[in-house]
Amino acid sequence: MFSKLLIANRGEIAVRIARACREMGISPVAVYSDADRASLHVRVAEQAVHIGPSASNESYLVIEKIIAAARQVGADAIHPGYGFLSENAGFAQAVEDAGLILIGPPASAMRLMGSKTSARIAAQTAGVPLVPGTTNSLATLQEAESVAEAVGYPIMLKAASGGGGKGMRLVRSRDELASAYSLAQSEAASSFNDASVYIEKYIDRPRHVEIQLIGDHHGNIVYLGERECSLQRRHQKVIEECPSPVLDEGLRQRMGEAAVKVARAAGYVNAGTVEFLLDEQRNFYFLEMNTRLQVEHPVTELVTGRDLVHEQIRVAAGEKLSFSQDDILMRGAAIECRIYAEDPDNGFLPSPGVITRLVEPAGPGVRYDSGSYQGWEVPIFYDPLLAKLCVWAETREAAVHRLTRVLDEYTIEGISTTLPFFRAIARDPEFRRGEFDTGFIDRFLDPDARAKRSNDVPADPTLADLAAITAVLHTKASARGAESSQPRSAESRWKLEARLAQRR
Ligand code: MV4
Repeated sequence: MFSKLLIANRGEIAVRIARACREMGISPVAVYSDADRASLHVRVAEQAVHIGPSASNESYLVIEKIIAAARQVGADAIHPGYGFLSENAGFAQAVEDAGLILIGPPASAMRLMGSKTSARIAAQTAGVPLVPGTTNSLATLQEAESVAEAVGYPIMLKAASGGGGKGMRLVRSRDELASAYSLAQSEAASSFNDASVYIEKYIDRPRHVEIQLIGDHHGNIVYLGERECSLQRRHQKVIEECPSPVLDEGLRQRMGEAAVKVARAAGYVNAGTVEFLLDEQRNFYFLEMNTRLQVEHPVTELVTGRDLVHEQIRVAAGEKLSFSQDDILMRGAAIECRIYAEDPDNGFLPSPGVITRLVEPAGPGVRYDSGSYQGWEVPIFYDPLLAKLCVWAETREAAVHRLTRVLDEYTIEGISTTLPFFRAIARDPEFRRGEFDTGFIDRFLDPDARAKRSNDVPADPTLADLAAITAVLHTKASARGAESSQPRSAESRWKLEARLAQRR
């Protein structure tokens, strides 16, 4: 087993990995940028290495700095967490070349799944159902036209090097295709340095259900049930649950076995997630594979009773998985809310600043993974995820009631957060019944837009978010101190309802 592990990440996930290290008798080492000098992940680590300026492309994203930090402290292994370098095959290769162990899959599996077209070929070869479409990039507009005709409109154009909703375009009819094709190509070229796009049939009102799996170096791969991830806003997940309210044991087994087949075809080792779209008839289609530990892994841990980070570290050290497929039993229901330093009343604008008061969630059935503390200043440089609040209970209904209670106790002051938004969702009748698809959040935020937007694919968030960050830097000083810059009459209906409900 390793004696020292470098955590190439920050925030709540770095804290979560450090906890696993402590539990396993491994010394956790943090890395930090200028903006993270006082961050929680640095405080909980045994040692910490400064790796440069605040901008992540000068610190957390610089492969040589991470490798040098590991060498400097004599770490045997590196855990990349999620985001940053976690799915970078070049990083995986560099870690290996430095004689260190990456807590993650082989570079070859990252490369294969990093290309959506080669991932589709792998899934198809493994006999797993795909969304109908092409497994090769389109060569010409003429090819796009004939494929689209054969598949049948509406279709989606997706970037071969994309993923997570980036570089996607919905095409409803033939007369939209030519312009969508050239737009998709130029978006793909500028975002991913690869202009190639492919076609998928458009699945209307899908659910996003993903299978967690983990493999060891001895040929064992086990799936640990599913996560329901349909509640997203602009391709960012906001609430995840385990199990999915729409899966039964039969479908779970078929999807789990399909996911394992994909992983085997990729020569997969360590923790990974296979994403599927589920149509309204509950047919499932392979979408993509994420070759990392995911943000929402705790809901799987709560329901299966397994520690995925412990298991990742064990298999990376060459040990066999500590369980077999038959050992995996699912009990109860877990729900996760991603608590962000964002203002839901202002288009989810980032809300950096000092947390002046914090009452952390606690009590029966609560798991709280946080990278923040009272008095800490949320930096503007990174994803503003403050914490993940998870609840577990024997049934989904009890978990929703527990979530409502915990959200009402949880208090964060000094910055705006997404807490009020979650308090409203937890009280929504459709959410309570588990009746939702990937369009739920948009309809929830803007019920009037239901008809006109229900099938729409939201725009790529990157540019809008950059503008939002710029805007908040300008407005922050003047807005500080006021509870809300908006008159109450201008507040959204859901916010008012949530406040009233909370008073009751
Ligand atoms: C789709 C789709 C419908 N049909 N593909 C968005 C994120 C990326 N992982 C795939 N996405 C979608 N792909 C086909 N062929 C609809 C979406 C989609 C979506 C998927 C999951 C969760 C939320 C979503 C919101 C809008 C669109």
